[in-house]
Amino acid sequence: MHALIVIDVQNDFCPGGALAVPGGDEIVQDINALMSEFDAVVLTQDWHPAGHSSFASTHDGRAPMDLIEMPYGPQVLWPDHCIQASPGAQFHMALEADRADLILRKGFRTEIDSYSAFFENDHRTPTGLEGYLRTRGIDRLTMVGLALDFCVNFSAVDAAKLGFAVEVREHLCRAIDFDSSLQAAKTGMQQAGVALV
Ligand code: VGL
Ligand code: ZN
Repeated sequence: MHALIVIDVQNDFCPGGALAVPGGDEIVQDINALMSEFDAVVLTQDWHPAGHSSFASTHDGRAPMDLIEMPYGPQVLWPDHCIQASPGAQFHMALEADRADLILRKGFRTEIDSYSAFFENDHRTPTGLEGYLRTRGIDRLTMVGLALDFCVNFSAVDAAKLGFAVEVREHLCRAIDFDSSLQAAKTGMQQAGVALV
């Protein structure tokens, strides 16, 4: 069984949003068109409480894109984004979200971020997605969405480590690409056995 995992296609990651990924809206129609080819469609939704620890505004004297040390390791600080129930946290309005079997929310704990759809940024706390996929008999994953160098990357690497066969459709992703994050992400995905197609 083969699932399509659509990562964080939300208003705040699209042009005009709080953490806009260049061209983030360009992939939406082609993602919709892909949905019917899969046994299951899962959407992820970045879903932060106000005052989340990944927001630069939460830390005195810090600016977006600063790197800080958290108890669970290094953390990039972001502009406030994807605040629970805000317009920016909603899916892009053209995304056919009603076709999802599951919507997996992540990043909802104040004290820890979650780039990956499988584990929070301590790389230990599960989101539950692995169990959902396995109990449905899903062993192959195709991933698309935003951002290629953060949430798609961490989700794909974790999935490959968990033993899923993982493919990332690069043309159906867009990247933030700061501080060579895109190149590092591609290398990391390839080393983990993710197929970049
Ligand atoms: C993401 C940064 C912060 C992503 C989410 O979806 O790639 N990036 N939160
Ligand atoms: Zn986030």
